[in-house]
Amino acid sequence: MRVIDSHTGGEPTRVILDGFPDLGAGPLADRAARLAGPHRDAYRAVVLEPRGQVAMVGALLVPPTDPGCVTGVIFFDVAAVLGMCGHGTIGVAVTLVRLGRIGIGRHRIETPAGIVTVEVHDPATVTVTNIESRRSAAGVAVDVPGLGRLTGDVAYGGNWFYLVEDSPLPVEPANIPRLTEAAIATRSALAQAGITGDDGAAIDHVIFYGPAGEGASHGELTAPERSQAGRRHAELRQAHLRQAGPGETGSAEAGASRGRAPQAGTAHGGSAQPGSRAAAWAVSGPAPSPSAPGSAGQPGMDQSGAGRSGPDQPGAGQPGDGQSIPPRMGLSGEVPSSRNFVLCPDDAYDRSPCGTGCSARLACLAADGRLAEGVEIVQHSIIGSTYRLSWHRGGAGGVIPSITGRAYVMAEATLIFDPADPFRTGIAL
Ligand code: PYC
Repeated sequence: MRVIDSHTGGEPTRVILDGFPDLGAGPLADRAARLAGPHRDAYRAVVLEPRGQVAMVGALLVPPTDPGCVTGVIFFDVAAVLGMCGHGTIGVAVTLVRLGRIGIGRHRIETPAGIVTVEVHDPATVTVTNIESRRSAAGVAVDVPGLGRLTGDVAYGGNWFYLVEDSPLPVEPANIPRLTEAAIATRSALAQAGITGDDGAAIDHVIFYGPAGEGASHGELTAPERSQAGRRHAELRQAHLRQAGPGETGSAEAGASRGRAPQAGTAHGGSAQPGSRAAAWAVSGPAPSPSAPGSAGQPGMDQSGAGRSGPDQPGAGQPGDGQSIPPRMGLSGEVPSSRNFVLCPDDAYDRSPCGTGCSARLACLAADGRLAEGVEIVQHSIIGSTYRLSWHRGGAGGVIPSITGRAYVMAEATLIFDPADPFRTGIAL
């Protein structure tokens, strides 16, 4: 099996060029189901140790059904076949550039979740325009043994995510083992409580957010930018807590009314509940429109789509002034730059900021009226790599995310599966 390994912001991708069993024809979702079934051992052998490594995502290139696509691709980790993968798509794009199959410019790639576009800016830098992403439920409370009650949003960005704005632990590299345990416990508690994505889809990714303060990034931000982002996050966090009231400051009853049914205000039809985070941020205007995330007139949005005022500009609301949410809260957008910790289905944490997780996050920010259409923000990963993110309105009430990141090719190899090797299918304990 011929493969090319790359990493995107530290997260590895192994692209399989040839040598994998044929999955047949038909829609990519059907081929992905065949990969998950009869070919499970074969795909796991590619990413499991000793051939693979922890956190590795495989990307099997397959013929697309749409002739306008440069390739089809099915992503997987050791635990699951994925609907989409943002860092993996960036890895696939730089791999195709290295192979001379694509050049600078825009190209379409087919995935089981739909067709995505990659814009190759240079041999390492790629913008992915993802499939339409959406929040399905806001302010969903879940009791997690050892952690207490957490509240988060359920959203889809090509995979299903539970996104917790107020991380139960500081989102810092030193806490990675504890964050991993906490996220696994959260994912189990969600499953036990019957909290799912649409149509009962399992939520197999969990994200905790914290400030991207001093020392958070080894990416594109300068030290002064990082300190500014950290200070801003702290200020805004305080403002958020003041405005939220007891419903958001640790009261066990606060989440109870929203309960375990993920229905309490959705990107499509629900409205913010009093005391919910959406309500807390949306102090100066109506709840986000179900059909128009980030539509003009929402808090944090200007009326025209241009000329937003911000804290630097006259007349802008200030954090905690009780009047309005400052339209430009962050370094480069309307929310502070944050650092995330993302748990993947294989129980490994994403070294990158997670493209599909960022897409889910954009859907939540848009639905809450916290980030205007087209405005760019920076998302830091737990190891300090960064993506630049923005969104545009989708056709079905969600958002079309753009994710810009960098990937680097690390190896070109031929994988050998020796029948005499007792661990040829990998170490799976
Ligand atoms: O970047 O979307 C992503 C991703 C999903 C799982 C690991 N990375």
